[in-house]
Amino acid sequence: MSKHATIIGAGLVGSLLATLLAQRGFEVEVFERRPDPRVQGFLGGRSINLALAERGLNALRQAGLADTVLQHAMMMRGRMVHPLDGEVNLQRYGLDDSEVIRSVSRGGLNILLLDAAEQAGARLHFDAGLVGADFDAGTITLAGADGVQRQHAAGLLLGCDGAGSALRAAMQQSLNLGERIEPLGHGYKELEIPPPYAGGFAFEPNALHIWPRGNYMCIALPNTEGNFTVTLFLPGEGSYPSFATLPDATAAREFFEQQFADALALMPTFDEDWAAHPVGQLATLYLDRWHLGGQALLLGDAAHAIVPFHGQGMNAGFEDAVELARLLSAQPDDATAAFAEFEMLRKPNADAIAAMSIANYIEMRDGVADPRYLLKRELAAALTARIPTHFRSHYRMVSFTTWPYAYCNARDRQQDALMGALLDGHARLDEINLAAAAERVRSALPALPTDP
Ligand code: FAD
Ligand code: E1W
Repeated sequence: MSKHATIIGAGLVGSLLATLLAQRGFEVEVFERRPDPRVQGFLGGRSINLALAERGLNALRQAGLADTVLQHAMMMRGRMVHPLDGEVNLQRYGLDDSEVIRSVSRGGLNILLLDAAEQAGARLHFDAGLVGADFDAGTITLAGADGVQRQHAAGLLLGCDGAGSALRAAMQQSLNLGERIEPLGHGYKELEIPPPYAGGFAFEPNALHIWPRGNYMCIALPNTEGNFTVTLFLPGEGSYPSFATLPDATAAREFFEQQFADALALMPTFDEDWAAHPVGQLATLYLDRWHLGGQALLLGDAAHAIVPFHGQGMNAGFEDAVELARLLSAQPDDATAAFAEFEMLRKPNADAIAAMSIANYIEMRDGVADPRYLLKRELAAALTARIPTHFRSHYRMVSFTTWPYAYCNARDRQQDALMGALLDGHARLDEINLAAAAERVRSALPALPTDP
């Protein structure tokens, strides 16, 4: 008898998990609140993109989808920094082109994953939003777009229904999950830079563009169609500039003229985009528990929504899906044990990437200009070149390895403390004996893992 899995949410994580479980012989059905994006076109038809790093790519490889996704992705070699005054400059993410991240279309990736899930044998149901669950009876209540409700017998309930998870709310009725939501206090708005009339791209296409401005910033990711999706991150309330102090497109345009003039000049639909696109809210979600016995489990954003400043939310959710598929197929008759082990293995990593993502906002917004930070980056580059077996930057561990996030965070703290001690009382790198510094780090820390 094959095991029956009922996945709630056919977003990025739900559709990948459906594929992985169906490929492992599970009987999989998926319920998604929204209509099928392959029929109706993706919500709003806007091209929103996401950064895919090694963890996400590795998960797609396991599903046999990595090559197809890469064909529809834009390589990003580094961050292209646009200072308020001064030259635009590219800061490479990795050592060479084997260490790059990719910009992929959220809608395009979701469609590809839905097709893969169906091909693997999963049954997908759209316009079917979860509104309640009876865990003892093993039934769920679903509502169609018309609001009509129906009951359905459920298998293992796997909640991939995102940050506002309805399955999480239903689980809370039976068990206190220890939910805590920490709003960042900053929101975001998505804007667009279209391709130039003559074709090509308005800016360097193989980079993630950043406009750091202290308490706020803009970023832009390239799309294969030649356009860029621009995202402004800004405080929601408080003194100028905040979303509250930019009531309309005219006020926003004046703000952009002062702060992001080069980008604004390339945004012909700025006023319409500003008026039409809502301000998104950003928060971190922490739970003490992710599962209800062997009946229901949360994963992806439903379990651990994070702020987007490391570009790791989807990557982390994809890692979840791989780990859960492995644990469930290893012990298909003991879901309680599989769920408990999943929580034990993944929770420390979710907490680590949550912390690193908040820290990266601060670093992105203002760190780029801070002399102390620049000096540390110089030292980090020197140590990377001298002792690659013992020193690896925080960014390269998170983005280009599948080492557990908790390991990356702990290692970064050790490295950072050592660099702080080495730089103490110094203002320039040439004051430091690099050979001695490298030897000190090498003897203080165990070697890094050798696997990628
Ligand atoms: P979602 O993608 O939210 O999918 C949830 C699905 O469940 C949706 O299809 C929804 O319709 C459905 N659903 C909701 N409620 C119900 C219900 N009651 N019943 C049935 N279905 C339901 N991550 C990265 O890795 N890289 C990035 O560059 C990146 N950039 C980001 C930028 C921004 C501005 C934001 C906000 C996030 C970013 N992320 C990024 C994070 C990423 O978007 C999420 O981590 C990822 O989408 C989580 O996938 P998920 O499947 O868990 O949830
Ligand atoms: C990435 C939304 C988003 C997505 C990202 C990143 C950032 C800033 C943001 C982190 C980064 C790719 N980052 N970029 N440069 N330094 N850190 O690497 O995904 Cl805001």
